Formats: sequence, structure tokens, C-alpha cells
Amino acid sequence: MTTDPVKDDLHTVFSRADLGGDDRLDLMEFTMALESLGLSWTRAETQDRFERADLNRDGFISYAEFRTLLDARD
Ligand SMILES: [Ca+2]
Repeated sequence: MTTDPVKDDLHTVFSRADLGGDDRLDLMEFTMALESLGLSWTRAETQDRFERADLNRDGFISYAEFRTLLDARD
């Protein structure tokens, strides 16, 4: 339970995009998450953000990495 609606929304977006249910997003799932946030990045931008967001370079975006990416956006 949290009182932070933005955090709740982000977690909902993350969970819905996480089709594999493994608490991490691959590039396709990551793209879906961005689309549901209304972020219209090109394929190249999405790929670039994905690689930047993947801080531990495991090829997937964890929720912590997802949060870090979105907290850092302008
Ligand atoms: Ca990662």
C-alpha cells in the first residue's frame, strides 16, 4: 500500500507490460510500457533508452531500472 499515485500508476504500467510475469521487461514489453505512458519515441529512441535504462546490462528492464529511467526524464 502506498499513498503515491504516480508510483502506483508506474507499477501498474510495468505490471501490465510484463507479459512474461517475471518482473522485468524485454524490449517489446518495454515498448508497450512506454506506449501506455503516452511516450511516443521512435524505434531507434526506444532501443537507445532501453540500452541506457538497462543499468546491469542483463538485457531486461527491472522495475527499479524502469523507475530510474522515468525519474531521470526531463
Ligand atoms: Ca537490467
